[in-house]
Amino acid sequence: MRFSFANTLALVAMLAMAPAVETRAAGNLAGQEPIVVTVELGKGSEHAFVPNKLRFETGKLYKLVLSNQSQAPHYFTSHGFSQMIYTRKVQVTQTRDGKPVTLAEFKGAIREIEVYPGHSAEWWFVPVAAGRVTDLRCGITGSDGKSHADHGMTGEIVIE
Ligand SMILES: [Cu+2]
Repeated sequence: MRFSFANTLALVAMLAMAPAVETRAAGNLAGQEPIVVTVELGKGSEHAFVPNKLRFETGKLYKLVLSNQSQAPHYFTSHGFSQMIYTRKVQVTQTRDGKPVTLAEFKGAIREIEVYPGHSAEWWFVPVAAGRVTDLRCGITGSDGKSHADHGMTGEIVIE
């Protein structure tokens, strides 16, 4: 689905006017059930995003799960991506007695998220502009003086 510029403006205006109290009105895009997309940060000892090509559509609510099962902390950083989305929240959950418990929710504009080994974070957002960015990277510098991005931890994000 490709949004016209006018539609995008209308969507941004609508999201900006959304009341602070969460509602579940029919037209509330941020109130939809999210489409879940998982990205692995690090693959074993390899510094990589898996997958490293992500595709989203404007006007849909996504829950991007950033899962780090590697031995090193990793960043998910893309300034371009952050400019094309409306962030509903970022949340951190933990499993207690077999049930997911939310530890914290962060609201407002988010540009990058660092996830520590063995943990994950969820970025809930609605894309509001179409485009392609190639600035997804992890900027952490290893003991060899090179960043994870230098080792290939980079990626591409397309919003249609
Ligand atoms: Cu990294």
